[in-house]
Amino acid sequence: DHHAALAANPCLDELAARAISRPLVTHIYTADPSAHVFEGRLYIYPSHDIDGGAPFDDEGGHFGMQDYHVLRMDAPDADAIDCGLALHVRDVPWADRQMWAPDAATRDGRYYLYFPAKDPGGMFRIGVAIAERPEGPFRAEPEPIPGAYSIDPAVFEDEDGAHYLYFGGIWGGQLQKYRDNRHDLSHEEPVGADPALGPRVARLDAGMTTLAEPTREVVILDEAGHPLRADDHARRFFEGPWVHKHDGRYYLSYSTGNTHLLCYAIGDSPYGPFTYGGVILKPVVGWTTHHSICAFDGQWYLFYHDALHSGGVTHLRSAKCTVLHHESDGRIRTIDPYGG
Ligand code: FUB
Repeated sequence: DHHAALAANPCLDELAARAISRPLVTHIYTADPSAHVFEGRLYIYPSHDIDGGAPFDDEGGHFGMQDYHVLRMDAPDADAIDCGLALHVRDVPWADRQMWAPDAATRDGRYYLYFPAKDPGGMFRIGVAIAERPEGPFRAEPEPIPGAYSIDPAVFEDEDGAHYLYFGGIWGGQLQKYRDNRHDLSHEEPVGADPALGPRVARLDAGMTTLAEPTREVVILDEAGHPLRADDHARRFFEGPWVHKHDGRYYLSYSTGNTHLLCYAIGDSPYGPFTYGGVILKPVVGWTTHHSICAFDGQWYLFYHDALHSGGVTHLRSAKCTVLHHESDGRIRTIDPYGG
């Protein structure tokens, strides 16, 4: 399918000319950018893409990342600085490989990096690592977070100071193997009119390293109030959950994976349910699409990635940033990444 996505974009030079934004950095490949304002500056926590030589497979084995670098920007239009190595898989006692999309949060002056990786048995777990500075270096907890699983952790801090951990991704992200927080290899992605799987959410404990409660499923509804159907691949959740709050409402955004869209849904609680709202970002060059949404100086920004800089190599991506608009009715304006 990644080859199909490339074939649909034969003229990369033309797309590059029309691209609405440039890579934040080009000396390394970065993806899945999770952006936050800490200490008045933008800190971006991306995956650090490398070509580890693993063959392409349906589980995403070619995404063989080994470490994290944090990027810092004084403002969205400023140059991004690579703050260097923040955490390496060799320093995570439980992790074996595939350091996928991370996120970060802060509480009481400490910084927490949340990250998925495969354990030696090939199961994705979600770990946490702690630092005194936003850029690290981070020291990993010896065990993964109990009760968390799959991939793509994202932490939302509500206005009352509570932090919520979201995670999940189907297919290579293994979420379809779980029901009610229990793993069973016989489970698959639901099909047809059955409800689609949602991401998971749980409030984090005040210590930020454990869940305060079992995770629950986040339900995404259609305009008629019904859960999105499993066969609604243009709208159903695939991976990359992110939550932001705008005008008192909660926005869940996510990737639809095999239909290559970033979508959003709106709700009145961090637990949902959320009602599908529309497309944030049309397909980018490369199979994956993954983002974050962050406000800086009263303006909202979308951080996303594409694979243009590598000539379309789907696991060598570059993080980017562009302005995101909420319309007066709360809808998010759709962005064409090559509409410039
Ligand atoms: O970067 C590795 C994986 O690809 C992420 O965890 C997914 O969201 C997708 O972007």
